[in-house]
Amino acid sequence: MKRALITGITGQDGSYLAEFLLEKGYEVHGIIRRASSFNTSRIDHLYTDPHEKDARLFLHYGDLADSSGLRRILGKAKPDEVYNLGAQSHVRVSFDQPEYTGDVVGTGTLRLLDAVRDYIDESGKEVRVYQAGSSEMFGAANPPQSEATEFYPRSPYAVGKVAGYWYCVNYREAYDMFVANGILFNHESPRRGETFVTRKITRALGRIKLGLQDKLFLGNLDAKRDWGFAGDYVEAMWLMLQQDKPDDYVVATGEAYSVREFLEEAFSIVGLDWEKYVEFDPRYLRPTEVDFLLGDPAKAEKMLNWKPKTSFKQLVTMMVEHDLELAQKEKTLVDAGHDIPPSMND
Ligand code: NAP
Ligand code: F7E
Repeated sequence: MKRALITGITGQDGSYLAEFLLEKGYEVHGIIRRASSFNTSRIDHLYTDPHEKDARLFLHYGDLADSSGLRRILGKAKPDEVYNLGAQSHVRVSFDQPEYTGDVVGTGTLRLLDAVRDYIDESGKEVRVYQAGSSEMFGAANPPQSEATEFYPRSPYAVGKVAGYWYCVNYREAYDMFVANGILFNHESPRRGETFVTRKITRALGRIKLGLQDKLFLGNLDAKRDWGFAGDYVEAMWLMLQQDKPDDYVVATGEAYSVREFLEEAFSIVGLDWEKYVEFDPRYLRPTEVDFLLGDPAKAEKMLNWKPKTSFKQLVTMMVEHDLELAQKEKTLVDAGHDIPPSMND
C-alpha cells in the first residue's frame, strides 16, 4: 500500500486529493493546524477512528512554520509521496500579512524539502514531492502563460510561491530529488473558501435568491481568470508524481472569463440580474492586481495525458446549485427562529 503525506489536507484541494488517493488505495496522512474551533469540516466525511483495523486516513498536528514537527511527522508517516498544499493562500490577505505569508508559502516549502531530504538519507527510501505552485507566479506576464513564460509575481503570496518553485528546482538539481512543480491556474468548487471571488458570488447568490441577503460587495470585476474544477486538478497532481522523471507542468483549462462574466453566468442560472445586487467596495482591490491569467495546458495534456473534464458552465452551475441548497438549509433555520450556526459558513 502506497503512503502519502498531505500538507493543507483541510483545504479545498487537500480534501479532494485525500478522497482521490484513498480511492486509489493509498494510506493517507495529513497535517492539520491546531485551532480553537474545528477546522476539519472538508475531510470529516473521510475520517474513521484511527483505532479501526481498516483506517487509512491519519491526521497529525503540525505547521509549515515548525520544521522539527515536520521532521517528526515524516518519521511517523513514512510517505512515498508528499503533497505540499499548505499555504496562506489568499492573495489579498498576503498584502496584510506579507511576512507570515512569505514564511509559510516560501520558507515553509524549504523547511519541508529539507526535512524530506534528510528523511530520504536516513530511510534510504525514494520519496516524491509535489509542490503546489500557482498561476499567480506569472502575475503581470502576458497571456497565454505556459511553462516557458517568465514569472512576474504581483503580491507577497506570489513572490512566496516563486521562492517555493525555485527551492524545488534547486533541491531537484542539487540532491537529485523527485520534486514536481504544478503550476495550477485558479480552480474552484463547492468547497472553495468563501472569501475567494467565485464562492463569494455563489454563496451570496443563494442567500439573495432566498431573501437572506440584499447586496454583494465586490472589487475589480474586469480581472480575467482561467477557472477550472478542483476535483479535476488533483488528478494532475498525482499524475505528476507517477512519471519517470520530475518536471514542471501548467494545469489549466485554456479558457478565461472575467469576474463580470462569472457573475452574469451565475445570476442567469437563477434568473436574476446581477447588476441590481452587486456594489463596488474598494476594500477588495489589491495594491497590485493580476489582470489576465490564461493557461496553456498543452504540456500536461501531452505528457500526463490529462485534460479538464468540467466546463466553465458546469463549474458555475455546480457551485450555484450547492449554495442554493445551503441557503435553503439556512432559511429553514432562520424561519424557525434559530441563528445560522457558524459551521454552515464553511
Ligand atoms: P486553501 O483552501 O486555502 O487551503 C490551504 C490549506 O493550507 C489549509 O488546509 C490550511 O489549513 C493550510 N495551512 C494554512 N497555513 C498553514 C501553515 N502555516 N502550515 C500548514 N498548513 C497551513 O487552499 P487550496 O485552494 O486548497 O489550495 C491548495 C494549495 O494550492 C495552496 O498552496 C494554494 O496556495 C495553491 N494553489 C491554489 C489554487 C486555487 O485556485 N485553489 C491555484 C494555484 C495554487 P486551515 O484549514 O487550518 O486553514
Ligand atoms: O480573486 C477579483 C480579484 O481571490 C480573483 C487563490 O486560490 O487563485 C486564487 O487567487 C479575482 C481577482 O483569487 C473580489 O481582484 C473582485 O482579480 O478569487 P480570488 P486569486 O487572487 O486569483 C490563485 C491561482 C492562487 O494561487 C490563490 O491561492 O477576483 N475580485 N472582487 C475579488 N476577489 C475576492 N477575493 N473578493 C472580492 O470581493
